[in-house]
Amino acid sequence: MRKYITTATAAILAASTLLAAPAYAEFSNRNMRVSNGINADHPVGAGIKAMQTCLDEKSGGKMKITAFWGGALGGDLQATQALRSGVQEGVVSSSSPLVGIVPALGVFDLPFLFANQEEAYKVMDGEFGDFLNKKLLDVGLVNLAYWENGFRNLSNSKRPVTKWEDLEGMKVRVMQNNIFLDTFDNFGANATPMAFGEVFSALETKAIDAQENPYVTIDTSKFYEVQSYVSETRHAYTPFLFMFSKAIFDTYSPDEQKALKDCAVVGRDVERKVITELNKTSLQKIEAAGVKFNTLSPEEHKKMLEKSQVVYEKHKKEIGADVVDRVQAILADMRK
Ligand code: TF8
Repeated sequence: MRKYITTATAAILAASTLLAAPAYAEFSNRNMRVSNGINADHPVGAGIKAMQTCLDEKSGGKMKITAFWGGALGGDLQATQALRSGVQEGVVSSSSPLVGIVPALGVFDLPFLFANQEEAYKVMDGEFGDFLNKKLLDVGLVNLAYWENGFRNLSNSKRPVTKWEDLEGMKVRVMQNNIFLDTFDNFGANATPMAFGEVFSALETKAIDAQENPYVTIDTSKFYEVQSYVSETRHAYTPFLFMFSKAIFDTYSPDEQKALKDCAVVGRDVERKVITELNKTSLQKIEAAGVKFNTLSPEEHKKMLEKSQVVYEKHKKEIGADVVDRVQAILADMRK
């Protein structure tokens, strides 16, 4: 009996020591390269700073992000492939150029899917976001968090766009993505897929007339310098994904993995806050540069949405009918 008690006590002691053990966390020196197509003054810059401060606290200064800007490490797609092959740690990319890797991400390209930021945040930060994250994991990508790129608006050098008919014949740069291609072709435009890094000079040389991106991007990538009109079309909300190479992530300790995930969420919240504020000042800056601004009347906006339904039908199958139905059910529920 006595022996039994001793053994039991020893076992309890051992167990409690084990439970107390994680007080010391395991961190190694990590240098993490994160590439961005946009420039450092985009709100993603503020988000990454906040993420770094968080990582400094958690890792005692051991985990360091080195951010690259303006596509210095290649475009979104190229950088994402580098993550998959384990030669680069991170990338902040739009979902849209990645549909060739994960077709389900095309759901975010569907025109006018989200009505406002709240809807987008709830969908991405909730179970639907997790559902897509599992698909990303299957192809070697850990999505740490969904950051904001934002609602996309059209700029051009030809004329004010107040209705979809105004797009007739306009050469619009679209992301390398068939849903965007069809959306603009369906409006009568001449959609031209192009990597982001080529957009400025293509606008400058008038190889293309128009592009579409959130105001902060039109501002920080200086598109306003080579455009004359901007229309608040809000035709799509494409998120940023802050992705990490699964091959590299798997070599990190659980503490490091957790710090990365937690701090990416801290950065996300800062980035979303800054982008919401900057969206207003960016538009002011664009207008101050002489770019003529217009909104769309609710009627014309509605017509654009209705006109776009064919795009939903055409692409539902390749995105995955279950994926489209799932997000629409969530949105319908939220709009009740
Ligand atoms: C696009 C996207 C880009 C972003 C950026 C390169 O138009 O919206 O602005 O993916 O990170 O290509």
